[in-house]
Amino acid sequence: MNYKIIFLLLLTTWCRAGAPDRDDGYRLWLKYDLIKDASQRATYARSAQFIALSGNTPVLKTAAEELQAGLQGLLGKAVPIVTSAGNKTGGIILTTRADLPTRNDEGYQITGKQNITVSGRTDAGVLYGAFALLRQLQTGQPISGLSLISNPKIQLRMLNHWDNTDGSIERGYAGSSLWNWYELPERIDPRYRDYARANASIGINGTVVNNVNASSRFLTAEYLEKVAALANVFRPYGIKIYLSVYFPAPKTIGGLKTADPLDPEVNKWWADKATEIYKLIPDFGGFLVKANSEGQPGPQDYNRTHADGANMLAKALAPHKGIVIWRAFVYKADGKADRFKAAYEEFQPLDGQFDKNVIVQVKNGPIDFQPREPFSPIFGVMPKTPLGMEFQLTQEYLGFATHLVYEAPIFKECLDSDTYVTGKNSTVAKVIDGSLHAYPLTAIAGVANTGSDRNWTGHPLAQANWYAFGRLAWDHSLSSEALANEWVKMTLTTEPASVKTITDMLLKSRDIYVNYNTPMGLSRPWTGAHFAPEPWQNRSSRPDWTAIYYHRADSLGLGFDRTAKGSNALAQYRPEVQQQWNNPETCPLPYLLWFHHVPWTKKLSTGRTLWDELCTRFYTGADSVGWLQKQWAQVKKDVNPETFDNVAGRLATQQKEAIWWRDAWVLYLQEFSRQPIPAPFKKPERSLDEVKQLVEIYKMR
Ligand code: GCV
Repeated sequence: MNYKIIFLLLLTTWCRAGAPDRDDGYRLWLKYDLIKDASQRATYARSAQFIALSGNTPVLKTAAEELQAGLQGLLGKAVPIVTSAGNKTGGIILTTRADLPTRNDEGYQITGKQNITVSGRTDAGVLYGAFALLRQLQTGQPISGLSLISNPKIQLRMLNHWDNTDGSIERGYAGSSLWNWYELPERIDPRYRDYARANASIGINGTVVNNVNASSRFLTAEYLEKVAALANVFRPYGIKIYLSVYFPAPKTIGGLKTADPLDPEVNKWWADKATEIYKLIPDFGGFLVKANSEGQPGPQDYNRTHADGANMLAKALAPHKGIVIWRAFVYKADGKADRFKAAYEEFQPLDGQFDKNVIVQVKNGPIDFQPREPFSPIFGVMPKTPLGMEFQLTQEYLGFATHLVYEAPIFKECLDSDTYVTGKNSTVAKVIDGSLHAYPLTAIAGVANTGSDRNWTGHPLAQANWYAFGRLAWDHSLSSEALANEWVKMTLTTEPASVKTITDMLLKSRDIYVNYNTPMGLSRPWTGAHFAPEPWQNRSSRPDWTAIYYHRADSLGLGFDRTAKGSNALAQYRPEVQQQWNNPETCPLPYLLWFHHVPWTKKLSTGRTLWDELCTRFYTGADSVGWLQKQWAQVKKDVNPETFDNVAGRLATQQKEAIWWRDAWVLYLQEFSRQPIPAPFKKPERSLDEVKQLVEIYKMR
């Protein structure tokens, strides 16, 4: 071999040793790669010489095995599981203790002296503690001398999958469904277990496996067996399974003539169905229901109320300790009404009428998962009904899987909003965690962004949204920044400069997106793909499925007047909240067009007119995607090549599409404003007709 070849071989080996490992993103934040710093490894290893586990229940075994696998990877050495620590020190003891000073059953305590003790009142508490301990190592924190207690603030922390029997996912952008219904119950895809591991590691304890636009097929004996097989995989990870149900199932699969919730035969059908389910799945969680919403049937078809429908199902589940999660996402096809007000109008009068095992699940905003929405007014007006939160992780309105949008700031913005329901500091978070109204049940759900893509979420950085949701569901006081930082370290790199750069990208990404997509309180829940810009769309089967219904652009100005002069939706909020938003002079700019129809030439607090401010935001938003690209280029050396290229490609697409969004809005709105594009911004290179053509071509895909 000549010297040149030997040199090249050496160089390749050296480069590979220094470069991050190849990684396809499958391992999520549970990578457990060897900690690079040998002395750090040795310090950890001294406190992790064995894992002592006295119990033998499935969840405890999971805790020990997860800890063992994690330590093996991080420390590069086998850590034995023993049944008792005896006199030994330097190990980790996993134990349940009924008298633990945690606030609730799923909380954990980690203390460290000669041994590190991870304890919970229940097995699940120990499992969450084991993952928390691993997180300490993954993020470079100390593990000895620890003294920490952590409790979930919300009881039911769930994912909602909008997955169908044919493997498709409504609003899913990461491949097809994770659940192979045709293969179940016989074949158990190993991925089901990895799904459960990921969820348990962030504290998620429930999952609804099928779409809220539900098929009655899920309640047939054939499908219940499949669902039971999934439940068996999830159980050792402390995760309960729930089903979305089709309200008229007693008719469609039960052979009854009605689905009237007050009909005794219908009641019996559901009670029998519940018994059948619990025989197969003894720890079944309950039902999620979308009724009288977007064409889905419900109790109102029989002149009954949402409470009648929910309570009927609640009675069927109560003997088995199951719960009903009834969605408040409702609005009628009334062009004259304001969709913003619909859920409040239907649900507020029912406060206090729901059975004890019912939770009403409310989307964070009054419309539909828009890039920026004010909090739903319902959170401030139903003290006698447990209200659960519904966030969306899948990026229906957030650029699917090609745009980078870190969602923790969206979640936090809503959770930290003050409803003033019992005076100042009555945040949405305190409503849903039950601390304000002593709700007996508390819940939070995220519409999942997972799919069959190898990296689970399509966009590699969208994993951060799943992660942050779970962690916030556990503790809503955590900051977006802390969670981003944690996720980056566990998933992408621990190199400080790159951690900082990526964290910064994540934190700014939502505002960048809002700027080029829907600045200052514009919204765009019109019908169709929910992706292509189409502010001109004015025809649809219902008026509230057009674009013009929402932005209300005309020759005078832009925005939806929701003050007393307009739809008066603001009246649904407490006076203190109304005060913040009622006056266009003082309404914060991010919410301005949600509540006001503002003249094009109106001077805003920024010193610019509405038109100039809009243009500034559209243009700087689109330009900022270039900034994201530059930031990403800087972390190349510290991120594995596959993930790096994947994100770089998506950012390039995002850049192209951001300009597309900017051009569509600016050119369309200019027809009303009749104002020039302000300097230093340049007129779009294409015409409005050309953008419209582009959108038509997109829609043909
Ligand atoms: C599951 C929006 C989405 C629908 C979704 C609905 C809902 O309208 O576009 O796909 O249906 O919300 O949350 O029920």
